[in-house]
Amino acid sequence: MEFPRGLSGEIMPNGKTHLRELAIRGGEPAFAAPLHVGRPNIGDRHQLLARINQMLDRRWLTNAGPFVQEFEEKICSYVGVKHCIAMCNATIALEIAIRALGLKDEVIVPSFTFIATAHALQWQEITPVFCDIDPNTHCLDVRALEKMITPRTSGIIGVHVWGRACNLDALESMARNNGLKLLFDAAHAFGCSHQGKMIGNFGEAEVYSFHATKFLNSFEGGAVVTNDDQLAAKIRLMTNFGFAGYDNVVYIGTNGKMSEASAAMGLTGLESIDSFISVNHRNYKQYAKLLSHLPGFKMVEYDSANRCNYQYVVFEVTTESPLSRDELIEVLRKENVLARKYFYPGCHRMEPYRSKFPGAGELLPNTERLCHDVLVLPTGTAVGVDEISSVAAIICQAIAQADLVKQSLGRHA
Ligand code: T4K
Repeated sequence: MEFPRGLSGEIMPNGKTHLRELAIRGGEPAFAAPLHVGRPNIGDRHQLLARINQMLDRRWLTNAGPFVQEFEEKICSYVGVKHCIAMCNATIALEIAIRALGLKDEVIVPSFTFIATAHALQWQEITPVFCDIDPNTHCLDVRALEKMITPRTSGIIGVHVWGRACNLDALESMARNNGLKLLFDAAHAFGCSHQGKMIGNFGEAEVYSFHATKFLNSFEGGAVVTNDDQLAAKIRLMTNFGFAGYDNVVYIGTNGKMSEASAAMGLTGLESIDSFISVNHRNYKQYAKLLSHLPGFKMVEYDSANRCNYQYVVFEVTTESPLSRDELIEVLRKENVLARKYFYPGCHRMEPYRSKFPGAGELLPNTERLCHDVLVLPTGTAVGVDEISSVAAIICQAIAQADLVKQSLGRHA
């Protein structure tokens, strides 16, 4: 079998390839330090430090300061959306958007998402009703969704998983026909588009995450974007305790404000966004070249007709693979490659939802399968081509030696 460049083996004098022993078989780990999924992209640090100095000089640290305002303006022009309200993280942004939209009783959401999507509802005593996903898009399955609408349903939260758009036309018409509010969790989808329109312009509002692990980060951060003037005004008030001016509170609100230091990081990252995307794309293509041929390795693809951030490198490891997703995760961990299994085990199998809806899994066959198949590999600007070659080589070698690997795993179990 052919091994990719950067294989952790060596060529012997007789011309044969001597394979390094996999760490699971007792060899040295391929990486001395952990290789993470989600190492932050850092833009021009001199620009960042200059901004931090400016912030300190003007002693304006938070409360809609000049960097936050500039960040919001730049997001609006990048996305082509009317309003951006920057916040301290996407979870609070979801909570505020949910409250501002008046969602109540039941809201339909995928279970195949980060737990924050469900918690943002439950935190406000709104029941997340978990809907299955389309196995091709990993986003809400609109046919399954239709059957879940009841008189108690007040809205839908779609999640653009991996930055790939939900079935937007179908969701928008379903929401309209049933009088439901439509909100999108676009935590993965900053910089992505759908049919020529940037994600951020759909539904009543959309929510981005700028957490450290997102390809554009503001340390911690998030934002609600919307084209609805009234909704934007309400969300802005709610983000700042409901204050409409000194000594004048007009709504129940919370503290969702983004700090100036976060906005400084976000602005600096925005200046490097094209290079972040091109590194992600390069990494994505390299993984595709080295691993897509493996049996049972189905790579999540991005439609080149759309703008994509290529933030996630995701494979579905199906039953045709000689090693399961979990076996590969174990092999990789032993090599210090901390691959992830987002969004295992699915929100419906985490508390409090597991206890509240013990039978939910029966209605979520695609979610259950994907939670067992999805393998997320390290990428981003902290991951170079040689590291990707080594990760791919480990996987190829493990697959080629699947029986031996299984034996070793049995011994470790
Ligand atoms: N909706 C969706 C669909 C989301 O995916 C998320 C967040 C949200 C809503 C909520 O957004 P925020 O409220 O967070 O803005 C991570 C992130 O913490 C989380 O933001 C993200 N989604 C989720 C998909 O992944 P964890 O618990 O899996 O990973 P974490 O934070 O431990 O970091 C992953 C790896 O990155 C670690 O192995 C170490 C590395 N890392 C992490 C940090 C923070 C670094 O190298 N440096 C760092 O500074 O959740």
